[in-house]
Amino acid sequence: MRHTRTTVCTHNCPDACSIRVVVEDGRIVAIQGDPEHPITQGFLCGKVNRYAERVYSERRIRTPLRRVGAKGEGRFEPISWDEALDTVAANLRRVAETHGAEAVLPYSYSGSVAKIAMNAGHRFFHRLGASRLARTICSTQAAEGQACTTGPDLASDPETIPHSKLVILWGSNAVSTNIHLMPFIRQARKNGARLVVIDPHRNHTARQADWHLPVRPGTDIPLALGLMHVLIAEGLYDADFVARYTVGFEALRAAVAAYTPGRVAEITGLAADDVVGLARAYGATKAAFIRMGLGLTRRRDGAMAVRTVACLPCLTGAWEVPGGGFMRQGWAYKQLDLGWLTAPRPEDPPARTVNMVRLGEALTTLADPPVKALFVYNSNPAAVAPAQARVLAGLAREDLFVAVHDVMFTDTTDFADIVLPAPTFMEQDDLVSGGGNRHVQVARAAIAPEHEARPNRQVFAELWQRMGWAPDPVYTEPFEALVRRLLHSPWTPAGGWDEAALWAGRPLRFAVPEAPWSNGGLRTPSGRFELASDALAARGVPAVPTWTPSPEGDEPNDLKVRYPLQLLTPHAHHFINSSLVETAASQRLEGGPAVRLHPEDAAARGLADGAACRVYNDRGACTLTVRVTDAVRPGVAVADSVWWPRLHAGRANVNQLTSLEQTDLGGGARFQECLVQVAPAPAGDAAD
Ligand SMILES: Nc1nc2c(c(=O)[nH]1)N[C@H]1C(S)=C(S)[C@@H](COP(=O)(O)OP(=O)(O)OC[C@H]3O[C@@H](n4cnc5c(=O)[nH]c(N)nc54)[C@H](O)[C@@H]3O)O[C@H]1N2
Ligand SMILES: Nc1nc2c(c(=O)[nH]1)N[C@H]1C(S)=C(S)[C@@H](COP(=O)(O)OP(=O)(O)OC[C@H]3O[C@@H](n4cnc5c(=O)[nH]c(N)nc54)[C@H](O)[C@@H]3O)O[C@H]1N2
Ligand code: SF4
Ligand SMILES: [Mo]
Repeated sequence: MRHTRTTVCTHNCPDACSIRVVVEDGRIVAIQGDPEHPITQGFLCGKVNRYAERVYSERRIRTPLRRVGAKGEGRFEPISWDEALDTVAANLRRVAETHGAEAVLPYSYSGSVAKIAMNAGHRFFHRLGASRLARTICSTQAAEGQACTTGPDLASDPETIPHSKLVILWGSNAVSTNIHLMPFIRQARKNGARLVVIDPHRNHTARQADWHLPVRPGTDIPLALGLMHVLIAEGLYDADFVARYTVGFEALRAAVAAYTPGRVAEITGLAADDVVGLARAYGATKAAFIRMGLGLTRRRDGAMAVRTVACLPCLTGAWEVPGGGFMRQGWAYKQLDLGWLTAPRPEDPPARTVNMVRLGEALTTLADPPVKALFVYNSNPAAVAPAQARVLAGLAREDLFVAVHDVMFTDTTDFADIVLPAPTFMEQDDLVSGGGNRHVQVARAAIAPEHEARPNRQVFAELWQRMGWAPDPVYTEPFEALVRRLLHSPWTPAGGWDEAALWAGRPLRFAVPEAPWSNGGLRTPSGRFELASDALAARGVPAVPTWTPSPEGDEPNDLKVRYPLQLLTPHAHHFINSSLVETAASQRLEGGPAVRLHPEDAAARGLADGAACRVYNDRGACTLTVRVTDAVRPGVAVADSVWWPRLHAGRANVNQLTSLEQTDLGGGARFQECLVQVAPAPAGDAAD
């Protein structure tokens, strides 16, 4: 029997594609982008076009398993679901009784970003009184940086980009990470727009740009301050918009005064003429759209970087016109009633919070109580978390009970006491809204779960039962009722959601308020755009956009002498974080774990293209293959991520090198602020 189902991709990608899946006798035979979805527009990325390779992968976990080898070895024997869940429940109960429930730590993030799969565990762990996980590994710093400037999550509509005259992709490798933005940009260019890419790496996106500005890593704040300096000095801003809808202009004017084009050129490594040229191009039209990526936010001053760039459209009033404005995250993403799933109830035991970025510390040095049981789902911390040496040392602890629920055998499952099989998104129902657009859509399973896979919510429902707690609607309500609850949104369309379309799996559009700034409706303390923020000052952060050079950047200090290269580890074209790394095609297309070096930097170290090299700093080391290229500037190294540790010599990936310290606001990770040295690899080491 052959039929076509519509589902939605739930990988952590802003596009949230609607997908037509052709199924024959219960097996996927073809996968296509939904031609009727306004963002998907009939095409998918290469990774998901060949998704059958993941669904039917040899690396899939087929049954629940119990560890029989040493921790880290990955040797298991099959057990039943009942035995696996009984064992997990018994261990959580044992740890809670012996050490207190805070000795239990859930660890989850974005294997599925569908609303139910992503948030299904919170209720269970809150009720238990487990340590709460601050889910900060991706974008909390960016969210905070924007919130203090524009209010939370304000975003211009990417579907208006065809009206743009200037599109700036700022630290966003959209061709790889947000591919469905590109058709809108292509249309704008046909209408005469220019595409500017601001990125230290001439990546796939920069190669398509009309103008690529290879800024030094970590110098976006001075660049944006310089642009504002020129806009203000040359009167290229909208004084009326500023007067009506912003606060703090005079303070901002003072803050940008010192950022002359000449000084900005020195700091950023760009030409002064380019700084002036970009400011003039930006000031020449309101139809200038800034798509801000996350690359530049994964640094000590990540929130400040977002805040600073987000001030630009507040000076020119670009927010006001179609094709103008700013987008970091589409509005839809956060507008569902997720609190019902995620918020602790008043009767839940109080519990400490552990920042997920600091997992390496939580598992090795955290006390009162130490973590004694770890439940990992929707994440692969052995690959994606920083300070990897500490993460792996923690996972290897004999006294730590580890359960891992995943689709694939990964470096993390290698350390599990109990492994549980999860379905891919093709095998489960959920509700999805993407970070890059304004839609929400019901996703239906295209095929039945493979092997013995069970979805996250079912696993937590069964664990809940085993704890003997009174039934909770989070785990007992039918799917439809749950979806209806989550769809309670301030931006429900007038007249309610179109039920027929909803249940037919069609994308529905949020009724996003237009121009909320025009009536003081921004969700900032003043209701206006805050060029100066008293709320930030009260938190000890400068009220106006401010740059302080990073000690782990271009400053001539001791660290820089020992580790002169800035390592960036942005997201690989053919992976989604550490997902899809299991497919042979993705591995082949990525070509192995590698680091790009400028010819001068490679030559100075006696490294030829294709050589194995050792990349190291005080935190750790990893072996990569050298790719010599002028696509990076001297002093910058780029290693696309996140390859699994097991695919490197010594089972160590780039997160051996990254820090578990936090960003300025939001408790985010500093993945892209990472000084290293590179040397020829000791004989015998190969990169893969
Ligand atoms: N193919 C693919 N798509 C993905 C993902 C994936 O792994 N693979 N991951 C998804 C996830 S979880 C996320 S968060 C998004 C992230 O998607 P993006 O926002 O595009 O983030 P990154 O790829 O981390 O970095 C983007 C760019 O920032 C640049 N960059 C680094 N430091 C700086 C800096 O200091 N200044 C400037 N201007 N640029 C800098 C990098 O060189 C890189 O080209 O992508 C999502 N989509
Ligand atoms: N060096 C470096 N490290 C980084 C980054 C970087 O730029 N540089 N980026 C960071 C960013 S932005 C992010 S978002 C994180 C992402 O890191 P994670 O949130 O860990 O995301 P994934 O790597 O995709 O891994 C998720 C795991 O969940 C599994 N999974 C998928 N669907 C399900 C399901 O329905 N149920 C269960 N139980 N499991 C499922 C997948 O098979 C996969 O093994 O990585 C971070 N790590
Ligand atoms: S990974 Fe992104 S581009 Fe690819 S199918 Fe999923 S949502 Fe679409
Ligand atoms: Mo992310």
